[in-house]
Amino acid sequence: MVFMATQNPKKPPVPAAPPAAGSDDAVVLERRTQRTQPPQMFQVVLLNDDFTPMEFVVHIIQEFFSKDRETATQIMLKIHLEGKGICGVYSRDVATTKVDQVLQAARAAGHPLQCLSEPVE
Ligand code: TYC
Repeated sequence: MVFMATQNPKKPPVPAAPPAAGSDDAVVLERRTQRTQPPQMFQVVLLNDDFTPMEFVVHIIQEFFSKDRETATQIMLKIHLEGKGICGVYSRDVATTKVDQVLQAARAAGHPLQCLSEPVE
């Protein structure tokens, strides 16, 4: 069976003329380069106190921040002398986990050692 077209195909409507540059309804698209920011990093800080043994702090820094004994001792002494010191810099989740691990180990051993994380400037 053959079907005949009953109407001529319609031409597409002619688009409206774009608004003239400078007219009130002109749309200006700025070209912007998109830049992805690197994730915020967090430093894990140990605080000094008068009771936690130096040897325990050195052990903690070695254990949870993967420092050799020499480096761990230097960081511990800096904390002892200056009041606080950075043990490592991590993503938010890893930093939070490190803080939890240190506090748990300190409490389990009966030491008041304090640890926190803060955004890196
Ligand atoms: N000040 C402690 C002492 O003399 C040692 C110490 C160092 C404690 C670092 C905590 O984060 C610390 N035994």
